[in-house]
Amino acid sequence: MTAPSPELEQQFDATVARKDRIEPRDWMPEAYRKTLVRQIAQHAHSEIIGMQPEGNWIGRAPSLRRKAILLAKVQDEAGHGLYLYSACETLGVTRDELTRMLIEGRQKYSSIFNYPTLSYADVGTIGWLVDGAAICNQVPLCRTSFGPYGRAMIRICKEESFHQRQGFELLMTMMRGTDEQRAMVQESVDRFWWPALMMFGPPDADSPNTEQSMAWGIKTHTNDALRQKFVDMSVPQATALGVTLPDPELRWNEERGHHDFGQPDWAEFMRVVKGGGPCNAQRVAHRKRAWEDGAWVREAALAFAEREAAAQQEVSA
Ligand code: BYC
Repeated sequence: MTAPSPELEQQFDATVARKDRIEPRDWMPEAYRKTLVRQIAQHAHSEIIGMQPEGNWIGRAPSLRRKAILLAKVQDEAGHGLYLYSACETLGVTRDELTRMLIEGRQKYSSIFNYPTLSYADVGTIGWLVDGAAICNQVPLCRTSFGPYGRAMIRICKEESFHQRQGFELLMTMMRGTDEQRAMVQESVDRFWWPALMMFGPPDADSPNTEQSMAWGIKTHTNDALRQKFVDMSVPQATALGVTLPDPELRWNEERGHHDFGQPDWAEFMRVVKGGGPCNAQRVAHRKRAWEDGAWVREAALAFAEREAAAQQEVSA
């Protein structure tokens, strides 16, 4: 590959420094492109794999209203995956390649979706805590330096806010119900709190990508800064719900103006990221099966598009 001209490099650096957008047609360093493909693909895969834990409850929703809400939410996640795959395709990689990398274990997806959903309260907890963490992480990404990613995030964030509120509303309804329902909510929050904190990635000191990604304007906040924001946001919400967050070290620190909190089990995080979580094998196997079963649909759509294009050509000839 030939070396880029210094003008192109300067133009790129100046665009990033001005906090303007880099667009797909612009020159960009190969390492910047690779980092974006890694992060956006991981994000897209998370949205698609993230349909599984909640999808698990669609057939067992407690009422028609809850079923309609859950169906719509899971469908939204599929849409998010599609926006993100499209953003990734502008970087010269196809959705086929990305899916192959996911099912062959060469790309990651968020650790959170490797935990099982054991009760209907988990649907509410995922909305409240998992979508809540996603919003904290993703609102800053609306101003990320790569145009297609930032624009996809704007729409996704609007929908995620709605998802978070539906989760909170579901939990609030259960908290106003029976003792048994309240116990279900608490048990669910106890299981999801620490994995939700892990969604922000390893502590800054152990995050190999943060420094460079911040210099490029891909990330605008560090993992620890966003984790803190999430904890500060969640504590009053937990109080309003009447649930206890399972962290004995959690308390308000007047001096810092933030909550102090305990550390998640980072050894568990590493295990889950490396494929050893409770549901990793099941999630990837399910994705692989769905991809293979859907091959005929993709082939039919492609054949139809080709036939339409040929017919158009005949008309205009
Ligand atoms: N899980 O240097 P670091 C959703 C990896 S979907 C797995 O800090 P970076 C939703 C990381 O990839 C939510 N892996 O990395 C959907 C890296 O490994 P590689 C998805 C993780 O990229 C349905 C290594 O650890 N959100 O909300 O600077 C229903 C070192 O980390 C995780 C996004 O994807 C993890 N939790 O920062 C409901 C947001 N954390 O790739 C809800 C976009 C770290 O070098 N992504 N790793 O092999 C990001 O903001 C960043 O990629 C991260 C990590 C903050 C996650």
